[in-house]
Amino acid sequence: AIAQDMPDMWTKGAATQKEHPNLQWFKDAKFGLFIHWGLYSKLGGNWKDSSYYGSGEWLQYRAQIPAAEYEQVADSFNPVDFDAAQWAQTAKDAGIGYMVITAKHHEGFSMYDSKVSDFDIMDASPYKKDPMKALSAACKAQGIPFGFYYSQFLDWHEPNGGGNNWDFDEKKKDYLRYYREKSVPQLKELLTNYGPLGIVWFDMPGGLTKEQTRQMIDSLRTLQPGCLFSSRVGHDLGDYRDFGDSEVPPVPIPGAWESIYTHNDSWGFIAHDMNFKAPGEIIRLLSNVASKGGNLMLNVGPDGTGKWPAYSVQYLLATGKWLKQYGESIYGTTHGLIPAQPWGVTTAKKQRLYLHVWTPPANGMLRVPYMKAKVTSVTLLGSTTPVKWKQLPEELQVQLPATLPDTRNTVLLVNYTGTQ
Ligand code: FHN
Repeated sequence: AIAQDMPDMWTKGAATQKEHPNLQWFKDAKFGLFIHWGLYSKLGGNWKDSSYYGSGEWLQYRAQIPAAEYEQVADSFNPVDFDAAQWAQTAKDAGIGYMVITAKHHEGFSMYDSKVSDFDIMDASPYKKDPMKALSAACKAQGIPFGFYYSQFLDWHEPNGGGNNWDFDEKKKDYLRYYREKSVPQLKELLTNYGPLGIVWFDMPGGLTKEQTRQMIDSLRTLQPGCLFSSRVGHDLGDYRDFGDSEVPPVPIPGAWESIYTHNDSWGFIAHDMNFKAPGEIIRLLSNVASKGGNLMLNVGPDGTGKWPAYSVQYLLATGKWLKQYGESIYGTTHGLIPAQPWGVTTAKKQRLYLHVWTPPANGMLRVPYMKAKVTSVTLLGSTTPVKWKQLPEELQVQLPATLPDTRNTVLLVNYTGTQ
């Protein structure tokens, strides 16, 4: 029997089975880079005389383009500006701790050399190279854990793929055949041909019962037991939890989990979207997610030539500069030890509490309630500027240095003894 229900992939937690032994690097990494790159990147949200805003990677669906017509986009997909070393270097300089890129999205086009489907970059495009081979090697050279996003059920190119409702008869579909003939064989290619993977980021589960999903996981695990599987593999069988798109939990959540956001308003490149999150917004998003105990994976959508949007490069590098000074308050931390405050949030590590000052009080006096442990020092992270502070019962008061040019997005380090 085929499960007709699309398992609720948004709010279900990570696996209920025993914890994966390889989660620590993920929990410590804190800041990931998501990349959505496919044929849709060349279209940039435009099709014939229509222009679509947002979700550039859903253009085929939104414009209801039949597979036979859409696949012709591959004939001119030739990302001559793609430079794997430059992508990996920019990620490194941005302070990125892992990278996940779309191997195959819902359009069904494989952005890698697949022997399972000739609707791939090697056979169907003039590019005739495997960018994923180059990118996995470039990330390895930079020490950045690398992984693939894979749309395991939605496939608008295949008659048995899930998610069509304009091109193939839904009632005639054999989802298990799709998994047997494309999904699982391609996942095995990715887990075999690109070196050790940090993550396989499953998306949009469907068409399988919990038992069938478990069987798929068990067979994939044999290829790379150390690789983490995202919770959108479905049925609570992932190794860590992904929240919904652009969703951050309001309170600290235990275990390994991830919030995912676009940098602008679309996962896939759209030419007419200039609404990019500025560095301050990225930094606050990152520190907010870290203050709840999770990772932020921020998405970049390169265009059809293989170039990142200029604002993505500029703003990610600015974020990397901030992380050079304040990174210890993000990497390897756990959730904050006091609730979010009007001035910002906290993260923690051993006997250290980091105060992320987003909105400094007008009088420069930071009041830190619930501070019970004995404070031994308060400093500006990465600076020798002296900081005046005073500890009252259950409250720490810190006078932000008036000499600071801009106290927004500064981080204070509070050392303490005992338990908070
Ligand atoms: O439909 C996809 C969407 O295109 C994008 O890949 C996001 C990323 O989390 N996942 C699905 C919608 O949540």
